[in-house]
Amino acid sequence: MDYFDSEDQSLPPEQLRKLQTNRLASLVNYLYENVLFYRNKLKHCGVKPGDINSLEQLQDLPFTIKEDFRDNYPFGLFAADLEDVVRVHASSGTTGKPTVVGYTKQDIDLWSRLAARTLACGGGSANDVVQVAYGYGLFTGGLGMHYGGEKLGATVIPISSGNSRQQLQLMEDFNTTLLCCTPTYALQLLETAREEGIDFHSLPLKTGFFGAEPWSDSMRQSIEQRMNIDALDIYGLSEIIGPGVSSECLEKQGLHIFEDHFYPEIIDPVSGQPLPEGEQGELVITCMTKQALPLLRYRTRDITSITREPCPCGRTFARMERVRGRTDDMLIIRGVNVFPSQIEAVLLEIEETEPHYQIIVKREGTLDELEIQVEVNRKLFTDAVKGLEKLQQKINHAIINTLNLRAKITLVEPRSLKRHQGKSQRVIDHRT
Ligand code: DLL
Repeated sequence: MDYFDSEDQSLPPEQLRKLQTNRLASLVNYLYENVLFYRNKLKHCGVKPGDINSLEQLQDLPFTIKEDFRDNYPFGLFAADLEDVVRVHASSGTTGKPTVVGYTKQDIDLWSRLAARTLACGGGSANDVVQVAYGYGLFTGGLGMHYGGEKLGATVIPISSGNSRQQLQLMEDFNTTLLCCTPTYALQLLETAREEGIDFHSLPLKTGFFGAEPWSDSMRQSIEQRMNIDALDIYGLSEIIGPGVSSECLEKQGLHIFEDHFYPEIIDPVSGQPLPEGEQGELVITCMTKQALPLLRYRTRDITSITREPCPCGRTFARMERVRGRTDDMLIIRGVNVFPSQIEAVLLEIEETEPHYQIIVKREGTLDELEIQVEVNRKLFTDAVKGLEKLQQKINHAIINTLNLRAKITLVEPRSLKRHQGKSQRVIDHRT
């Protein structure tokens, strides 16, 4: 099949491995020569330029972690001179300084290609109109998908996030076919459309490219049905490049990792040891071809698994399953491990609720308390109290059955929980 960059994405496995091995070897030489931080680390592991000739040797190389960015703030990990860096982005850390990333002209070109691949994974081409409703600015979502759209030759609407009424109006007037935003923002657009009496079934929108935060397959089904589109999961992180690290194709059977540039591994997050194919663990990425900020074995903290089973779409790249959460957003409640996305999946199965919820965790005495606030759909809210009580019990049972955890379920009015235009904040943990 012929689509943007199709040749690179359908390399036979042996050729891909050879390319990766060569790129890994060059990367190690490049890092040794250009980044003091890595030279010290490599020396410590006894690795010199020229030592790498197989992918298996990767396991002996050191990891890079988020704290390394903080310790080398702002530009200490850059491998290129600032003179050659044409752009920086940053993501806010949970504590203190933001994580700063840089791009040379060549890096921007690579990023644009990878974001264009992402759009092409959903059938995008030069004939499309792309509405980029990710935030523009230091966040990589907006500009990343923007350059991808242009690289593809499509028509880009750089509207950024927010202003939902205008989003819908332009969607109608400019015949938007591809929509890029967070899944939470897609929900908000649906809500505004309902208020404005706009029916997505009458719009030419075909595909949504939703990412930057965890979401569930049930949420996908709900959005697809109500927007009358294919909703694809797209993944990336600033440290690696931004959006354009991996993307679902229309088969929707996991996200193809663009592994000619980003070599993936799955490790046990506790021991750091590599895990076999198919097992769930922390995703580690080696960024082999960037100039300004190539990274060795970056620990993403995102939990997923990888398969190399062939995909009917013909892309030969490995696929990762939907990220269910991060090692650092897994909640431990009364000893039970819970990802917020698991709670979401339960709630979305219950048709009387809206896909807007908030998870609150507190400690009462020595015991953890989990409260789930969820919006009830309009019709039920006007019904008798008895109906609400029954619904509360139904949700409680579903949570106990799936997560083996008792929660306090609070039903709230439609539209009463806070809305987010970018990444949502589903969890408030008062214990930390
Ligand atoms: O969120 C880049 C991006 C923009 C990806 C637009 C997709 C679309 P950061 O702000 O650095 O970069 O946040 C990266 O967000 O480590 C994951 O924890 C989470 N994340 C990103 N995409 C997904 C996804 C951008 N599809 C962090 N599913 C990552 C789950 C995701 N989590």
